[in-house]
Amino acid sequence: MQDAYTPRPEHRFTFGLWTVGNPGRDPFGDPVRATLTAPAIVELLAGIGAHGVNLHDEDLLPRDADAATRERITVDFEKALADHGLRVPMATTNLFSDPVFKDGAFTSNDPGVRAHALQRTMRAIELGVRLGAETYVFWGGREGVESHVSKDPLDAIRWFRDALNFLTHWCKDQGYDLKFALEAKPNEPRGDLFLPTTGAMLGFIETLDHKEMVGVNPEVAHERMAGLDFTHAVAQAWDAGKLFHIDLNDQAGPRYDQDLRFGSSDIKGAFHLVRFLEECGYDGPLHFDAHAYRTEDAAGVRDFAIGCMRTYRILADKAARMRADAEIQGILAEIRRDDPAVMPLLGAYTAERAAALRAHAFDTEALAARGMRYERLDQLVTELLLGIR
Ligand code: DIG
Ligand code: MN
Ligand code: MN
Repeated sequence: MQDAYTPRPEHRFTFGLWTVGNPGRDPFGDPVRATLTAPAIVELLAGIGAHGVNLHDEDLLPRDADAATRERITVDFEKALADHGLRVPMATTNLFSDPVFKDGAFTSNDPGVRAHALQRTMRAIELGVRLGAETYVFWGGREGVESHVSKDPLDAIRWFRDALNFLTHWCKDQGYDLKFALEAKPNEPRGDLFLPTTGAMLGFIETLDHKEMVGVNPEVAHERMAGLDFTHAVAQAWDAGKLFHIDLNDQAGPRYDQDLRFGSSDIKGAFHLVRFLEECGYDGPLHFDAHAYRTEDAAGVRDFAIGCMRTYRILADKAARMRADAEIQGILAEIRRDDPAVMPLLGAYTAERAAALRAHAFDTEALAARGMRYERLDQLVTELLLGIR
């Protein structure tokens, strides 16, 4: 079906190899789908209008592959990318599957593991750079604890900072023009993960040697797992100039990480996110870090990927309709109207402004009595989303 919402490469939609390649394994069940090769995934994504494909090192290269095998697989992947016109905007390292990282990678208590994690990441960065990645994601899936006595959180933060400082300095020495994007998650697969939210990551970035190279990769499901509003997390990242990448999916509130099809659980939350991204000017990849239900076959996986992209396109159209809706815009203008009597009191500090503010007589009863018309506004937006405006 081709319509106004059909995804096209210019829409910047990307998927990880691990998303449409997810075989449906979960902690309580075996795989339900055949494993797809990387070239087959490239062909699938190109066929549905995606812009690019992302990867962990181990999504492409088996951990124990010898150099010749690694090279052959990489060349085959590069050929598939060229044949189908797909890019690799983002790469990352799998520092969470290998048993060696069972107690963390950069924050393992074992210095040998911490050093090996650096080596593993350096090799994976070289692969990402070869494939043309512009953004390198760090998701610390094992950087956490179950037993809080086992690890000093100050050690963990310091070790994580040491690793990122080392890697940013190394990338600069290699002449790699990469941006690092830190991805937060509150828990799972560890009982508690360090730096659990996008906000925590933003504060941490400010402590790094090359903080200008480092931003965030917020994920819908991960902020929602912490009971937080995702668009507000994204807005703070954007305000800080640190929204370097984004992981789109959906999540039905605080529970295990569901990585659902975009918009499939909280359509209103997805709408406000799309409206924000479209209106703030974010022009980076729109990456779906999600996977199909375990109930699905290969056709269902394709339905999942198309659904992610179509829902984004439809919600972007709804956001445009909201901007053009005179009644909604009229209420917004009324809500945000300036008050000439108090505008001079607001703004950057000056001694004159402080004196005027101290002396001003406020009619707090009148201010308190004002009706804000949010019910009407929110109902209009709801009706727009339900398709009757
Ligand atoms: C999980 O949400 C993480 C891993 O899939 C990967 O490291 C990162 C990249 O989007 N997201
Ligand atoms: Mn997730
Ligand atoms: Mn993610």
